[in-house]
Amino acid sequence: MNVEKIMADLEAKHPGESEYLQAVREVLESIEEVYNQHPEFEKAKIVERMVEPERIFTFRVTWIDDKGEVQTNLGYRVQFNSAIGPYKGGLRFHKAVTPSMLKFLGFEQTFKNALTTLPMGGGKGGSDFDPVGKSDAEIMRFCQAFMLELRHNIGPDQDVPAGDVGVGGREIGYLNGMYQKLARRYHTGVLTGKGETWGGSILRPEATGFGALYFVEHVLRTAGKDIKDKKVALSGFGNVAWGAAIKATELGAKVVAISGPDGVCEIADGITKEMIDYMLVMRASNRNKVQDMADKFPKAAKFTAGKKAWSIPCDIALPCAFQNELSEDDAKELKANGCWCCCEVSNMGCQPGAIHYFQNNGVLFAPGKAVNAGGVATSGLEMTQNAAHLSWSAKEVDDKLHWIMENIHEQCVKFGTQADGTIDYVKGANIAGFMKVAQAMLEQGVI
Ligand code: 2IT
Repeated sequence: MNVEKIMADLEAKHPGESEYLQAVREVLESIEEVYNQHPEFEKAKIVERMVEPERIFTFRVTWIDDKGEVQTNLGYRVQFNSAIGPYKGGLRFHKAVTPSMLKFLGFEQTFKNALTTLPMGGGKGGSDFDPVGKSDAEIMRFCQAFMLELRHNIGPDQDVPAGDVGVGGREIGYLNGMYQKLARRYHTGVLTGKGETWGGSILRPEATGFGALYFVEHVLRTAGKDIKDKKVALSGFGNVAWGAAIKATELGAKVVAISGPDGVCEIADGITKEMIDYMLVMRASNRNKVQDMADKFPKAAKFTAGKKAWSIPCDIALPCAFQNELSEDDAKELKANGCWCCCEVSNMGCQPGAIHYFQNNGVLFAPGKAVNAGGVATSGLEMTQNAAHLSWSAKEVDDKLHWIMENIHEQCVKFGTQADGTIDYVKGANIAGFMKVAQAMLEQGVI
């Protein structure tokens, strides 16, 4: 494999799609050495096929806002790779959504899903619809209009969407309601992240954050460290940051920062249960302002406008918001302030320069596709429960999530252990995910 040649060809076909090209380059650079030991992959042109989505749908979504004005957005579903199972992955509603963003997310999802040990292919979708400032009724009308189109291309054995940035339990509810009304028969497993009374799995809302902290525990344990009493800085205050804040606190760490597009809240004594509960209120308000936390808890939280979570001294940094949210300069600031571990909980949360800086300066680093895989893994467990028409207890789901995160960590150790005994989690996760998908593609012929 010639990485530069593949990248040049891909760029010619997808000019300017920076996030997509960034995600592909990271994987190709990690797998190059292993790939070249497998002439059968080269012969079947596995990489050339794997970097292209199998299919992309683009559709118009027209809806009426509260003023009675007609609004038009773009909707997408990228069905990236189905070698190991039906397409599976979230929907992102955010004003910056583009085909490039969804292709990067679908590509990452393919490897992440392979790591979970469950039979799920990779997909991603969403819209440039901006939920900020929208009323509940507007969110509902948009979700219904979105599903009017999307329903043609999804199904329990075909493609199973879930939430992502801007899509949580409320949106999945409206999407599922419309789907079932149109289908005229109940397909329980067509979306995941459902409510507990209509087919949702217990712990799915918490699973991304919980799984991430289970993974962090393994990373620390392997390095001879412990999470107790450590200071954790989180970015964002959405679903992922919420689950991470609960579990980090439960494990004895102190969450000293959360952030938003408007700035950062420093919480010197550590986040409390009341504050964690208030994160849900902030998310539901669609205001997208972390300052609301400091307004509500002025003694405990100090808001600084325009600053990121990475400006707050911490031991462990957990990006939980958006791709490329942590730059090389942020990485340097974190390290200078004493940070010694960064695990991505958002997808591709760190810029390449930040990852290289961490890796070259003794900061433990693990990538999103391993760290945050507990979310989609629990979606897979929800699909299993739906297919079997039953629901498991919180303990059953949590035990399985623990096992899955441990297994992902073991795969990273197996494929990422370096000559000096340290673990390159980026390499480990990419090679482990790639080998599984590549093998599945090889065995199923040229299609
Ligand atoms: O990035 C992700 O893994 C998700 N947004 C969750 C996808 C899912 O299908 O649960």
